[in-house]
Amino acid sequence: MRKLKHSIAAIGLSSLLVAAGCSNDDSNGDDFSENVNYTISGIESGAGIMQAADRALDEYDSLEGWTLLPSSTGPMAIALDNAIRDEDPIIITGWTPHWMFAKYDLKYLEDPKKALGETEHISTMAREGLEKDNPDAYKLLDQFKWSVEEIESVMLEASEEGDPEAAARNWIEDNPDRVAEWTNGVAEGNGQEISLTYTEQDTELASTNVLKHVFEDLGYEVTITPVDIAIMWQSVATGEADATLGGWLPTTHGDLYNEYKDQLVDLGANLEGAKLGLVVPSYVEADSIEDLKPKE
Ligand code: PBE
Repeated sequence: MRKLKHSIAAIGLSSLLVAAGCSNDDSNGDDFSENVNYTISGIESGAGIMQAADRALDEYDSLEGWTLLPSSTGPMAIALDNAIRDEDPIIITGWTPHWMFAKYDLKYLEDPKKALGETEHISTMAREGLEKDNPDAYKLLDQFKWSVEEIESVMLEASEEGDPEAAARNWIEDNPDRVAEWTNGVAEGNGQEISLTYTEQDTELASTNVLKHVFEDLGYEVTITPVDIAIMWQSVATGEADATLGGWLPTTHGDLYNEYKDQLVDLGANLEGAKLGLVVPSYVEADSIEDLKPKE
C-alpha cells in the first residue's frame, strides 16, 4: 500500500545502480531485458505510477517474472543519468511533465494495452467551503492553468539550480501576461491565509511554488506543505488544507479521487497532456513493452 517515502531512499540508490546494469554493449535486442535484470527502476511505492506499472507487470506476457523496484524519484533520476552516461541499459517509470525529457533523449515504450493509462491531466482540488470563505483565492485557483512546456521550463531550471522557489519567481517575472490571466478579476488579499499541500515531486514543486508566489504578490499568506500522496488528497477532503494542485487523473490517483471526490471540489485540469509510462533512453532498441522478454 501507500507507505514510507523517504526511508527507502538510501538503499534505493544502490539497488538502482545495480538494476541499471554494468556492461556497455547491451542496450539492444533481447539482451536488453536480461541486462536490466528484468527490473524496472521505480519511485516511491506510494506513487500512483507504481500501481500503474504493477498493472503492466500483470497484463503483459513480455513482463512475466519482472520486478518493479521501488526507490525515490531523486535516486531514480541519478540512476538514469549514470546509465545514459555509459549508454547502459535502463528502464524506468517515467512521466510527463518532467525535466528529464528536456535533458536526455528518451522514449516512452508503446503500451498497446494502456496499462499505464492514456493521456492524464493534473487537476486542482479545493476544499469544500473555500469558495464561500475566500472567493478570490478560489477564483485564482480555478483560473490557474498552464502547459507542459511552461511547467517543464520551471522544472528544468529548478533541477539545474536546485532552487524551485527561485525558478518559480523567475518564471513569474518573465511571464506577466500569463500571471495576469490567472489573476484576472481576483481582488488583492490582505494577509488571508491559504494552505496548499503537495507531493514532493518536481511537477508539484513547480506548480505549487509558482502559485504560492502569485498569491503572495497579491497579498495572501501562503503555506505549502509536502505530504505523502494519500495525505495530499485526504488533507483537502478533510479541510485541513485549502487546496492542492497535484491531482493526477484519471489513472494515476484514480483510486484516491474516487475515495474523496464527494468531499472536495474538483476545479478541473490545471495542466493537460500529462502522461505515465515505461521509459528508456532512445539508444535502447525496444519500442514497445511487447518488445521486452519474459524472465525464463
Ligand atoms: N507522479 C508525479 C506522481 C505524482 C507526481 C506521476 C510521479 C504519482 O503519483 O505517480
